[in-house]
Amino acid sequence: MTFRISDDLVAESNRAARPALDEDYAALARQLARRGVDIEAIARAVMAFGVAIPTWGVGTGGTRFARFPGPGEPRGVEDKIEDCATIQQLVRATPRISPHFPWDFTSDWAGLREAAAARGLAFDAVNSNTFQDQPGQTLSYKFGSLSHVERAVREAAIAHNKACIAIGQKLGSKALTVWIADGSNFAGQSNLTRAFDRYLESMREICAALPLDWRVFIEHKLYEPAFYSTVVADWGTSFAAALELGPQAQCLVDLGHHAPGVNIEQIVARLTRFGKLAGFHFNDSKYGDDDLDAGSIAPFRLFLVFNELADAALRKAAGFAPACMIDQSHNVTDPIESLMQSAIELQRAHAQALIVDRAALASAQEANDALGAHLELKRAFLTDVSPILAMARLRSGGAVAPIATYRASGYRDQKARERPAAGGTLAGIV
Ligand code: AFD
Ligand code: MN
Ligand code: MN
Repeated sequence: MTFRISDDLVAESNRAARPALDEDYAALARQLARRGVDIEAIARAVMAFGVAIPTWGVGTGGTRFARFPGPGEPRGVEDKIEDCATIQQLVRATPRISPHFPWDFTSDWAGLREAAAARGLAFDAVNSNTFQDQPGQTLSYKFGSLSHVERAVREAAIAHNKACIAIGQKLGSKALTVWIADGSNFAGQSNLTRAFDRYLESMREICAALPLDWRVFIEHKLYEPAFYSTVVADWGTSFAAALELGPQAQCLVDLGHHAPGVNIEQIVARLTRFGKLAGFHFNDSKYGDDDLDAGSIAPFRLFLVFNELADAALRKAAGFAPACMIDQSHNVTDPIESLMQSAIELQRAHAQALIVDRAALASAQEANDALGAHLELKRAFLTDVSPILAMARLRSGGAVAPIATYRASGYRDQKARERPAAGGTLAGIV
């Protein structure tokens, strides 16, 4: 039996935190009531909110230069499930995990599904990987995958995506996320039109293999690893592809995959308007695909994204069912701590967006009261909803103070003993 954080420890630390929480929650309830907001409705919405954890997120990430492995890193998908279950045990906002293949390959899919279910976890979107060659792979992805000039390479990449769908069906997933690294490094290296045509042709074949109740999420990214052109570089390309590929294809927004300064919340509004918003890879960034912790650099931007989601939910936008996931690379923190804090920051943005006075906002907008409208948003954003988040965790069986409880449990030290370092020099990825 491997180490688990005991329910007694969680209960004990919750008992200590309870009096202060009750006071803060009551004070916030009175403040919100003055604004016509029922705190209990917000608490219920926070409890219903869930974000998926990527299985690759519980391992230490890396950069182009190095990877500094942390102690007790997961050695395989079973260990990853254990870490994801620990996150869910304490924050109660991460009930699903998103696997990546072939990284999470196993010989017993039914067993994996059961192991996850036994820890209260279900499977979210499956992710294919055609951005690196696997050991012994003869048809290389060095010059692309789904858009490669050679048919045989494209076919290998298509077959891999179909295999991911088949695995996902065994795991209970309902979506395939496709991110390709295809692009070029030199002007003239690639025919920009033909490369996209080949991508569409490949994606058509993958879509034909989708079960009827599945969706395919197209993930665009501006640059990297290709630095001159990227085949699916922006939301326009993603949107065009999703239109061509039909109703099962939608556009996934990774917050780090845009040019600096781009108005991401407006992209969210546009995709929602046309029923093409697949969902999100949440993270934060300052320069590019930095994969920093959600809400750590630009929390107001995160709030503005959730503000669009709250607006869309309220007007019951057609085809609106965004799949929320975290996609981060943890280089200097314990990934479990980062993922717990990130899930909380997402709940925070969700709660803040829900307390926006939508009627007052609409009136200010209709009256061309620019500052008045802005202040409605600011009022919600500047409200400290932490007591709601803590109370939601408590009521869901989680920890009032997840990081403090996690640190007190000694989980990481226990895992360092149970999971001896694998050694070697794995390249930094994702
Ligand atoms: C890469 C991409 C993208 C993707 C992830 C997993 O930048 O964010 O979601 O790999 O496939 O980091
Ligand atoms: Mn991503
Ligand atoms: Mn990324």
